[in-house]
Amino acid sequence: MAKVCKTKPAADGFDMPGEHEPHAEIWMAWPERSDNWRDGAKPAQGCFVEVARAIAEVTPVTMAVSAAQYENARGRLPENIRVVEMSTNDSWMRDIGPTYVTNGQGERRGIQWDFNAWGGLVDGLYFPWDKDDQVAGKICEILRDDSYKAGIILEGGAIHTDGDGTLFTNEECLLHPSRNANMSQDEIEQVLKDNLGVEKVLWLPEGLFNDETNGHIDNLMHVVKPGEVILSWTEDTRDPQYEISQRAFAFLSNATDAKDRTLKIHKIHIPGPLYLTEREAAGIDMSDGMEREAGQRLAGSYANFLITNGRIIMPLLDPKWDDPARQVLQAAFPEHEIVGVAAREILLGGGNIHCITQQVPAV
Ligand code: KQY
Repeated sequence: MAKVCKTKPAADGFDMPGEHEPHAEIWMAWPERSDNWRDGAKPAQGCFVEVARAIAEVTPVTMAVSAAQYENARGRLPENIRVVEMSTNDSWMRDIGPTYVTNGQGERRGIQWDFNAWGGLVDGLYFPWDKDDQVAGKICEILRDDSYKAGIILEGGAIHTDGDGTLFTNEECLLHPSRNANMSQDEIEQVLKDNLGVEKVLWLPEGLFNDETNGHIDNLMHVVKPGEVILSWTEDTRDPQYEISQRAFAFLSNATDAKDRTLKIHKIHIPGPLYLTEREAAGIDMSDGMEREAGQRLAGSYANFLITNGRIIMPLLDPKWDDPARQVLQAAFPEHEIVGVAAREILLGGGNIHCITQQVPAV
């Protein structure tokens, strides 16, 4: 029986492994809401199938699907992908799935964060979000894994760890008044340490330009391994992203991690800039939370990739910048196979491949 522990992970000897460490499986959730995904989510569904297929060649994949979409998803997905019926409000598994911690003795446990659709009633993207909020607990039940309730509003895309004591996050997101307005930065940091078993939290100032999650760290940067990161970059001084990347670079260049290492930083140029087209905007239902207007700048980033069991699943977003991005990734991950998936349809929903996947570590 899976139980919800009343203790804290770090005190129990658990911490969060890095994404570069081995995975037992990856979870995803099937897209269908028509105020986020254009044309009834059909193009996005095709894209999710390709991401799942690329992952499933190296790591087992489970897709959570609503009852209404079960038959469609089962029919479109390859047989080696497990499809389970589960209610969600949308399909950002990184943010609604459990964040796993392990104890080095063959045990893993899930952390259930509180989820409020990236800002609740202040600036959240949809209401209600109750089904998304239940997903982490349901996955732990299905996998018969014990879990913890951290008691803080946080999404998985707002944190990156190196698995060696360091956590990367940013002030724009975690200190945003729409998350945990009653908590100080020190209190939030303590919750991160207690739950993720990290010793040092590196607080970058902000996330990628115009990111509707209040600047998730997983859209700005990624961790290669302890002591090495990938950072979204542009040389275009007229782009608002320029100053953001400069500040992040200055911060990371002057930082030391939990083991007192300075960081090697791989710069990866952003695609575009990319904008929502008239045709794309016309295919998205209007709603209160999400702004989807033609001409809007999209938060495109090559840092939003998944590392899984020797493979990098990277988004393909722009013929001009896809190859340079692939080269940066291959140089940073010389032993990994880099697999690109056309991912504009995921970007139209506000995130990318890292945001739609959540790993369960191997123990
Ligand atoms: O960046 C992520 N981890 C999720 C993006 C959510 C966008 C919702 N429309």
